[in-house]
Amino acid sequence: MWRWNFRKLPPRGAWKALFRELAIPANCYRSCRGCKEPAGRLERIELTTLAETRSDIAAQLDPDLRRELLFQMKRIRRVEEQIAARYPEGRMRCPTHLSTGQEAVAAAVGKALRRDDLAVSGHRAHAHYLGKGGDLKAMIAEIYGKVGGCSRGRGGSMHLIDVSVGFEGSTAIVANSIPVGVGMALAAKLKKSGQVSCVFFGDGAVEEGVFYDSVNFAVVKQLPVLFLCENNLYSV
Ligand SMILES: Cc1ncc(C[n+]2csc(CCOP(=O)(O)OP(=O)(O)O)c2C)c(N)n1
Ligand SMILES: [Mg+2]
Repeated sequence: MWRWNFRKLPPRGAWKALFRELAIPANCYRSCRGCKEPAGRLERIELTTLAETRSDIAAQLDPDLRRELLFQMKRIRRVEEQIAARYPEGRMRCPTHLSTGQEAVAAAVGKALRRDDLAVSGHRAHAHYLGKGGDLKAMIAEIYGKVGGCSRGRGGSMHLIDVSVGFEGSTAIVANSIPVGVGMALAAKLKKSGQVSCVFFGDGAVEEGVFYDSVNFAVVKQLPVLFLCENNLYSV
């Protein structure tokens, strides 16, 4: 199989080969409009990832923690499957971006962070919000543009916020939330609050200059910030 290399353009057919290898239909990963794939096939990937590919790591985890992480991953998957299934009804008031296959990141990081730690994210934020402890009903209400939504129905899927659990917001401008997260880390350091600021971003964000400014500043100031890049090999 073609080994992904960002310096070279992938040959024709490489995308298809990647999806075939992952046993995911090409329209499944990135579709805003819904995944028609039966859950069983996708679940196998999830379980394979946890139990076989990373068996070395999984074996070291406490069984209760493993169950908790798997529950969180499945919860995120189910929620997003429902969003995808209902999106064509046309009642959701915003575009949505799903994180099918990336649930483990949000589940594990959400578990590792303290409730009062801080997090910001980008356009693909459902999982991060839920992993950090955001209110599910408020998220769904937000996507439907309801006033009871976590951003009062004004932000939609890409602008989730729940300060009660330290989820300080998400924005759709690629890399935009990175300096915000670094600023929060600076505030935490100045206040000596002991909080960590987690910045979720995609691999596409490292093409933005502000990413380098932010990392440089964080290193110079020795800030308590976790830069979490989810490299899903896509930036479109
Ligand atoms: C500054 C900026 N440029 C372009 C876009 C259009 N855009 C939306 S999502 C996206 C790709 C982002 O890729 P990545 O950060 O890897 O996140 P992923 O979608 O893979 O989760 C782009 C270019 C944008 N929202 N903001
Ligand atoms: Mg990406």
